Amino acid sequence: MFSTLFSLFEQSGISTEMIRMAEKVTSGERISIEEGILLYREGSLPYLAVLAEHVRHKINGKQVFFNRNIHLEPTNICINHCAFCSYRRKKGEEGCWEFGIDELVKMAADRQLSGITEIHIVGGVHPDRDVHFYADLLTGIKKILPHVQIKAFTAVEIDAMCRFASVTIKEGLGLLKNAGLVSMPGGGAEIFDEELRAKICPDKTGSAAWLDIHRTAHQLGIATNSTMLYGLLEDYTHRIDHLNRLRTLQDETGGFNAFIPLKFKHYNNRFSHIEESTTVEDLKNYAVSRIFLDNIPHLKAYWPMIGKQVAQLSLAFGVDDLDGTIDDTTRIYSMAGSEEQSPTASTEQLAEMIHGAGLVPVERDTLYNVIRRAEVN
Ligand code: V47
Ligand code: SF4
Repeated sequence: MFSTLFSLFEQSGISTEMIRMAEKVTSGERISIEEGILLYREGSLPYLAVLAEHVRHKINGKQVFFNRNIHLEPTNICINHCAFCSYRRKKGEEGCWEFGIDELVKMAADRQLSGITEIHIVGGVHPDRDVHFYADLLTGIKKILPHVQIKAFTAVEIDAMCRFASVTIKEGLGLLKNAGLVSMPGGGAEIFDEELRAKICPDKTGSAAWLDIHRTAHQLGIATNSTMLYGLLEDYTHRIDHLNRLRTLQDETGGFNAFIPLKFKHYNNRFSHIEESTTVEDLKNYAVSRIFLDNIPHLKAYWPMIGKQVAQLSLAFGVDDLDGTIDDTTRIYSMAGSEEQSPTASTEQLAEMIHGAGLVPVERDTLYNVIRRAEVN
């Protein structure tokens, strides 16, 4: 089947390297760093779509996942100064917030009847909140909602909250796991290249430390996600270097559930003068990520960031996860200018988006256990 398809590409003048790469991917061989860069530089959208669809299908069949979740954002007060961030505020500055444990537990309890299976917690690095504070928060939530799974805290938050309590990362993650943490989101990875990182987020946890915190989480049995911030100063070699560092850690631990490309949004931050990436570039990035990261099972399109239309389109470029219902509980991307200013999706809407792309909607929990699968026609 693929030989027929790729002979069509051959007739349209595709290079021999691209044909060779298609053979490699379809026979399950891993592509190299140089080939990854070539995919970004030379891969046409239809070529990338076919290869990414092959990898997606091999791992996930026709299934596309979503879940019922809300976000809790305890605070946007942050000691860091990432130049791309539209969200952080200084303590006391207009627009800052810092909810206490009781308030946050109440926010979670208020959604008790909505059928959520996941609470995603992420926020700024607050100078006065350590790992004991956050462990108490998780304990409080689990008391009221024992069946809900908690995915919480980027490696950057974990790094700081453990330092503030003078405990090691392993001890801190152990405390959080005992309090109910089952998974960590993938934020804070940004771009691993050290020179670029110094320009866009100079005071943030470094790349090696980010990877090490995820390694420790995996060793403790905490699943994690991974991300890459793209569309901001980097070139394709930086992107492949980033993906390669994730692929290498995944070979070692197998602990990443999903990879989520995060498109730079430019509203109201220090890089507002930089144009946002085009939809073609976004789709290309999903496809190359799917092809290169042959060992991370899920590729997520986070619809509050790219919008529902592009998220649906991304299902033809290797994506197999649309994240969740959200219920208007996150501000990170609305404050950075996303068209989704009050992000909310019903399960019917998410299932319809997936059906519409010719795939099978599957409701999952945080750890990708199947909750409900639609009948295949
Ligand atoms: O680390 C902040 C990014 C991340 C901007 O694991 C920005 O399921 C683009 O990690 N433009 C936090 N990106 C969000 C995050 C996340 C989101 C969805 C799902 C999951 C998951 C994780 O947001 C930060 C940073 O990389 N970010 N500002 C911006 N202007
Ligand atoms: Fe703080 Fe996160 Fe914003 Fe960086 S991206 S300034 S760590 S809230």
